[in-house]
Amino acid sequence: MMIFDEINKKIATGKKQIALLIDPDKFSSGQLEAVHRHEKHIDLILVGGSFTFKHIGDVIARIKEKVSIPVILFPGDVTQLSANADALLMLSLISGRNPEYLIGNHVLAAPRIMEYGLEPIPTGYIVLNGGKKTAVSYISNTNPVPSEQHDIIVATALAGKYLGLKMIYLETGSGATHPASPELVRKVKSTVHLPLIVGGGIKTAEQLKSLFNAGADIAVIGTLFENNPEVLQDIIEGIH
Ligand code: 1GP
Repeated sequence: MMIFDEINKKIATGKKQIALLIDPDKFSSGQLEAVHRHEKHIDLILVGGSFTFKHIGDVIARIKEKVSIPVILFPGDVTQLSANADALLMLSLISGRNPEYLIGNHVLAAPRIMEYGLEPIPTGYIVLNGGKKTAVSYISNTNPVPSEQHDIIVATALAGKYLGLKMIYLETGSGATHPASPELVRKVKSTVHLPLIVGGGIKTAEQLKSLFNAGADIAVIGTLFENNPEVLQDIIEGIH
């Protein structure tokens, strides 16, 4: 089954999904062991970052040796493509106004995506101001939308839907002080009705629960898991 179909199947049954974000440069054997131990509670693994030194394909190969969770590329740019992944978030940075992140990188990536047989999942990527300047804003040379501008954010997500994008990702940036508010998540979900990913700054099971209750379908945890892979245990216990 295609990965996007699997995601939708879980959404249809009301199953909330946890995605771990692995930054290739910070990937550790501790992370791998923790994912392995909690494999049945993790739905997706995203691999990528705004900027990386390490080859993404090597990291994915190591992950795949150990676990069978779908691995999805979350590419910061065209250098972060690999045939080892199962799918690719085909990100349009629709909160920004930089054509390189709306179409430029996509043109460069298209031949590789076809060659590698990757499943592209067209995703509207909306970067919100999460309390501090993040790598994604700097590298993409785009301004985040002020988090309190709910109407603009909802309209941006809606425009993404009307352009044919299949998922919306509400992002406050890796290491953000806080994720999108549950109130905003509720507004976006209830207006746009697309699979909704929320990430950036998630630190507790309580936050996860309130994002899920507000309508997030997938929550992404990166920094927390990177700093302490053992935290997965608490998170999983906390939400079950
Ligand atoms: C960043 O949404 C992800 O792209 C995860 O953010 O690292 O803050 O968990 P954190």
